[in-house]
Amino acid sequence: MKPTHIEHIGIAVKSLDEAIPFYEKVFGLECYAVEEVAEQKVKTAFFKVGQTKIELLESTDPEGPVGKFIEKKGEGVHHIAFAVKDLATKLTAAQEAGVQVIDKTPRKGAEGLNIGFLHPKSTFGVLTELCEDPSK
Ligand code: CMX
Repeated sequence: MKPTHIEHIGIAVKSLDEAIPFYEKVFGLECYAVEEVAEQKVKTAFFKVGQTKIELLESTDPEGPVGKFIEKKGEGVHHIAFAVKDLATKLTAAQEAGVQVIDKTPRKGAEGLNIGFLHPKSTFGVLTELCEDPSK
């Protein structure tokens, strides 16, 4: 299962229009992509910090995962994403280890990456995403 690195940290925000300028002005980071992931009911904005990214998440639907999260817990860290090699095998291994897996097989996430989520009830309260590491 060992991840190669932290691919990104997902942060739920109420408004990308407010959060993007904050990350740009205060941290001097460049927002290099804004993308709507309709299936997940979110609009995302990405910043690079070394090899890791910050993914800001604005909900497009109060019933979506980020909409429900903000309603319950407010803005804040929503998930951590590890890059792994051979994602399909890693998702199977997680299930075999007794981890509750949200995505049993890889699916397409933001930036066209293959991803799969592990349930926060199985991971000490942290929603955890595994992303395919495409590097050789
Ligand atoms: N981190 C930690 N706990 C979370 C959580 C999160 N991000 N989201 C929900 N929970 C907790 C809730 O607090 C709740 O806990 P309690 O039972 O103790 O109150 C429990 O999980 C159930 O929460 P819920 O609001 O009823 O939500 P659902 O069960 O309908 O869904 C989850 C929860 C994690 C299965 C769902 O949000 C999911 O499938 N997430 C994966 C997909 C996703 O998050 N997509 C958005 C990001 C997409 C992207 O990065 O591009």
